[in-house]
Amino acid sequence: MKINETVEKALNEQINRELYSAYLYLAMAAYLDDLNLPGAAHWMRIQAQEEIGHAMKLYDYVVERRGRVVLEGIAKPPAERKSITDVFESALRHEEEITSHINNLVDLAQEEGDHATVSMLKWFVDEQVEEEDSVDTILQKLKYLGEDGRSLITLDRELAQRQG
Ligand code: OFO
Repeated sequence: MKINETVEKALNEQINRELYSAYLYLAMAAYLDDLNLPGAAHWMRIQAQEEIGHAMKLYDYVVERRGRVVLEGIAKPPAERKSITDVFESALRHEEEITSHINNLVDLAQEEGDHATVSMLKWFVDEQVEEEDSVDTILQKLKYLGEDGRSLITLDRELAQRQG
């Protein structure tokens, strides 16, 4: 069944949010590169790629349901941050916000009786649990280890291991 306009519009908005997420994480990567933390920057670059993957998953779904993808402008992400801890705290807040949007989308699809969209969104519901958890794990390490040079070098090496 062709996707209805209300759900189509909401999915297009989510595509924009996912692309903004990629842009946001790339800006965080640039800040971390500037701090000479290449491992943490690498982690954020991979995160940015994942976000493009999320956007494309929604894009492909809209096309598959004979809807129309309409791309809007992407907002400018903040360039300045206070510290690496501030970066990961902002990332966690952002992911919590995205989780709320995904939950709202599920509610909307349910209200519209769009079972296919509810089913597709299950993947995003699960993914958001992982997204929040992976950022929170890094944040806990940062809080535990602190931001002295030695701790940051250790953490940076660990973050450099992230696979795409
Ligand atoms: Fe797409 O999960 Fe993060 O934003």
